[in-house]
Amino acid sequence: MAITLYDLAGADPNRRFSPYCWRIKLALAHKQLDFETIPWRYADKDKIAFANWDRVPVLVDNGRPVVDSWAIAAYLENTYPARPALFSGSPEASRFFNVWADTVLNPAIARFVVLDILNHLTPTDQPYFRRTREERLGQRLEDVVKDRDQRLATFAQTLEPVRQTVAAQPFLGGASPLYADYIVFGSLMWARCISPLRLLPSDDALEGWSERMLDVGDGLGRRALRYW
Ligand SMILES: N[C@@H](CCC(=O)N[C@@H](CS)C(=O)NCC(=O)O)C(=O)O
Repeated sequence: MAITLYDLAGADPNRRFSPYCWRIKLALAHKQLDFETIPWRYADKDKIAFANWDRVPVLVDNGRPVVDSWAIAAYLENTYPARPALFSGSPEASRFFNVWADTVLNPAIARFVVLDILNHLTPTDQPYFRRTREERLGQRLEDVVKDRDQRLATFAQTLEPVRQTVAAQPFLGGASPLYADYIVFGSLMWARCISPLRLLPSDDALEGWSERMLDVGDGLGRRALRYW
């Protein structure tokens, strides 16, 4: 297979939950490119050392490694211009979505799901994950999630710009999905694949868009091992 993607996995190799890897799986499906994923654990740093990187996603296209989801998306757009476009215009025009998801959306979701992530990891990954995340968050993971039910309404409010956009048009990208949709939906797939806690009620106005996003790539998200 020409394209392989190192994709974060839990103890169950089918549990694929990284928001950044979801962005790229959806982008590859959008480009109609065949790809194979390799389940990767936090302890597998040596397996991606060839790419000079210590995180996933790592994409390998015909032997060439490309790292960091934003750079991978731009690489796919530039390398496969004849395939369906991921961006309307230059990738830079969509950078805001990437920065917003990385700095607002993902940190908010982390505070709901971080203990669920721990509980799905291999016994080898668990101590590393707990130590690094507790250092980052400055609290025990149990304390981070303690009040999560009370935070759901505030979280729903965070998504209001997305909600109002997809009330006016089918996708963030307009009539059809673009990479901006994959960025935002990738974050939600992170939660959907790792946590039984529904972050949004089933009657949320985002539901129509979510259903359309689950259909991308012949139901790539729909087929994933997920809770909701
Ligand atoms: N900016 C990077 C972030 C990638 C990232 O942080 N990936 C996480 C998994 S979701 C990871 O591999 N972490 C490794 C670790 O914490 O040791 C991207 O967009 O690809």
